[in-house]
Amino acid sequence: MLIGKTGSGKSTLGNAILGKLRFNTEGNSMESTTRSCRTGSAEIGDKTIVILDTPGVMETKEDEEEVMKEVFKGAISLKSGPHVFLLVIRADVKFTAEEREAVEIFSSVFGEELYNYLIVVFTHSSACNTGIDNCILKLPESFQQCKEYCIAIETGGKSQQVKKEVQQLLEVVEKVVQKNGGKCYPVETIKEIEKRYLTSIEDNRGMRAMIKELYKQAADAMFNKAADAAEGFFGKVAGLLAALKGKISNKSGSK
Ligand SMILES: Nc1nc2c(ncn2[C@@H]2O[C@H](COP(=O)(O)OP(=O)(O)OP(=O)(O)O)[C@@H](O)[C@H]2O)c(=O)[nH]1
Ligand SMILES: [Mg+2]
Repeated sequence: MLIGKTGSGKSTLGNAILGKLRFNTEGNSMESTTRSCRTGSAEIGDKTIVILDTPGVMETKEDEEEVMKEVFKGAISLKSGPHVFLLVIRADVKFTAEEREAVEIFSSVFGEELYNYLIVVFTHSSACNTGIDNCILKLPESFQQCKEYCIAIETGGKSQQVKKEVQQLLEVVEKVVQKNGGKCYPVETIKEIEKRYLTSIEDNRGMRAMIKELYKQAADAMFNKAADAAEGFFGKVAGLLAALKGKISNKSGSK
């Protein structure tokens, strides 16, 4: 199962693994991003490899919620859950707070159990001038426990090289599958996580609405206070002006 930030190269990697153009990518489709989950499969050696491509995490909270709902839907559609999560990260861009947030979404949602099934794939490796070890060091600390299961790949390279790198990736996949005794990340756990996530979205929506209402009430109160103060101020000014006018007319009357 491919996960990661939008534009990180998930669909391209999926195609490279399957050895065919199964998933739309920024390069081969009018649509620049994957919006819904899609599976593709291929016979590789003596195994059937099934890939689940998912939409990428984006910048806004609303987008993130939609993406995560789709990710759960896709993961649950896999009969017994995914054997591995391939977390796709660009090796050639600076690991900013935004990149960090995009990977931490998955650890916060799928919990500690995720690390047992996690492989980190750094794409665009030929354009990375700092080296893969440095990329690994930039990952949040909790991800360091998967450092033996990190791999770099350049899908834009010569086809022989891409094949070789895909083979290396499949060896890492095999290692993780062996480590877990062939067990998948349980689909039942994903269903529970989805339920909790949907409840938390509702709670957050309620909270956001409450905060909005509080802001509105505070702004109204401030406005009313300012209006009262202005009224008092202008009332005083009007009183002074009237008194002044009275004095002036008295003076001119007494002349
Ligand atoms: N040179 C190079 N280009 C890559 C590599 N991986 C992906 N790309 C390019 O990066 C762009 C985005 O790749 P996609 O596979 O569509 O990215 P994605 O993660 O599926 O994006 P979303 O569907 O939006 O989540 C495409 O133009 C790919 O050709 C890589 O390893 N090297
Ligand atoms: Mg995609």
